[in-house]
Amino acid sequence: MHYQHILFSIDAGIAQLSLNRPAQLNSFTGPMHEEVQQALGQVRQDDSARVLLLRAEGRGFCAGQDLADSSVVPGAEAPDLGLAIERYYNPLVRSLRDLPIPVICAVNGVAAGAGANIALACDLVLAARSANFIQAFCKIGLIPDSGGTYALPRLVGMARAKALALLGERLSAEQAEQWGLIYRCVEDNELHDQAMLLARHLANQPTYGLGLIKRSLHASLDNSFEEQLSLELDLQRQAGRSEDYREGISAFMAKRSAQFKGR
Ligand code: T3D
Repeated sequence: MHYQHILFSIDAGIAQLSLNRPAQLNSFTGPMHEEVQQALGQVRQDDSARVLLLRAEGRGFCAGQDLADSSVVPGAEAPDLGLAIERYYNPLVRSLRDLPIPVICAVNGVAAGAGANIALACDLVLAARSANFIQAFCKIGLIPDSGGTYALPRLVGMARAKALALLGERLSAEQAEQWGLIYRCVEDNELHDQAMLLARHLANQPTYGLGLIKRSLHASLDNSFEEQLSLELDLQRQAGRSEDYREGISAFMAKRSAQFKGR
């Protein structure tokens, strides 16, 4: 499949999806959403993909909705932004969260509006030191979407979530790491290598088990202690039936490195 607004490949277990509208800071148009949805569908269907790396071309990561593409025409009837959320943004963050493989996000520059929250929907967020995160919605009369109001209080606590969402100020990558919003801030010239290092590592791990870890941690945010213990029981039972678990134990006993197949 040929893409116009993204770059996409699957190679050596690593699926890479790069947002590719650098002149508009990779802001989202309908056609770009369609391509991202299509690529994520390919990732879901291809068992050889054992990790997804989401990245972007140019100096920015993503400036959220392309405001020029929006159906807002001054003086015209008020648009129904719920349609774009329902058709594009909600399915996108759901897909990233529900993929049964780890999703790394490499934030190379500014991540604003939905662009910030799409990054936060990924499992491991690396950001270049010069990158920053902006909940830009409040500046144009909107609310943080793409799961922002869910993720922010859970990641950084309500006080900081409110400040980010109500003020829309730039949060540096370094501060984002200190606040626990992202996993790591790395030097600009190391972002690509560090992200690939992580991707190569994860592509050789017990993918099925990693998918179950993802599921259990997501569920823990809303479950009671007892519900979570019960979920752990179920998921550990499933993990114990995997080929990779057998291989992990065999390799440990034989004092060799494990060759995981991801199932
Ligand atoms: O509408 C719906 O469907 C509902 C869904 C909403 C989801 C959302 O994401 S709402 C939030 C939308 N995003 C924003 O409000 C952010 C707008 N952008 C900015 O505030 C700034 O551009 C940044 C802080 C992100 C970066 O600033 P800076 O100074 O580094 O760059 P710049 O000069 O402002 O932008 C560079 C170019 O990208 C520029 O184009 P030009 O003048 O060189 O031709 C600028 O117009 C373009 N650009 C940046 N953001 C967007 C954009 N073009 C279209 N849409 C954008 N969001």
